Amino acid sequence: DLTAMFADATRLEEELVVFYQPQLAAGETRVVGVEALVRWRHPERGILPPMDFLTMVEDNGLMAELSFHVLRRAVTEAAGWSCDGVPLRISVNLSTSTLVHPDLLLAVEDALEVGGLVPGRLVLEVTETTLMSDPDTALEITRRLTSRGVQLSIDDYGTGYSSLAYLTDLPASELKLDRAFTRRLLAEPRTTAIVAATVALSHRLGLRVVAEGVEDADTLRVLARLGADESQGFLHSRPLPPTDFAAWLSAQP
Ligand code: G
Ligand code: G
Ligand code: MN
Ligand code: NA
Repeated sequence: DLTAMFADATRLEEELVVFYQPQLAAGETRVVGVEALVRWRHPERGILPPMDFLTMVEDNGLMAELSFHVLRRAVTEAAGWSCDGVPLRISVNLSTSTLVHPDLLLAVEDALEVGGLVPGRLVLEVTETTLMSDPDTALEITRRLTSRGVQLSIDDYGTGYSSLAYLTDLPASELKLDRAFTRRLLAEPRTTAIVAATVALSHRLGLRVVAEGVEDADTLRVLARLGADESQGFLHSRPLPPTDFAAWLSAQP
């Protein structure tokens, strides 16, 4: 079923869709970016989250194809979005197999051209685990990408076993603090200390910090006080289809 969908360009366009979740400047109502999150609009089973099909995509060797489709689609759909006249950044997730794919740079160039996007507005999210699985290769590839002008984000930071010091060689401009920290922030003083230290070190290294999984206003207040730059989570909005996201965006104060 999955391989049949990938083999049919029309089905791919109709079924492999992208949802968008906003990122806001911490403590403000200003929207600064969107994360593109893939969904399978299954003809019988409805909208499926990545958890239900990404492993199958990977096992069938179709991950790069999925990523290139999402990249192109997200850049095309989101290129026109702005807040207070400032165009939004567009963040796209890259798996390990996509990061090392020989056609990645070409796919990025193609998406930028098709969408008419300034390279600096595209953010490629790569997890800490992917970056650390082969650090030398990751360094080489991410340097090539960022020299083209796109941004690198370290996703799910804190779930792997790397030290931030080890990640400093990477040409990243953003760090996404894993939602495990966000979730525990109000209940655990130790987590407050870890987040405060991570934010401080990130800033010294020139990285902006995006907190993931922000679900309540109290947590957001603490994150802003600790210096997190931006927040993403259900508090602001769930991931939405493009038309719903555009409506949400225009309804922002
Ligand atoms: O979308 P959800 O909201 O359920 O996302 C679950 C996971 O799937 C996240 O860890 C996210 O990074 C991953 N994911 C979502 N979209 C993509 C995509 O386009 N490519 C890759 N490689 N992972 C994605
Ligand atoms: O790539 P990444 O793992 O960061 O993908 C973001 C994931 O987090 C998606 O699965 C998205 O649906 C989910 N998510 C986004 N906001 C929230 C939130 O506020 N709470 C929780 N529990 N999950 C969230
Ligand atoms: Mn992500
Ligand atoms: Na993440």
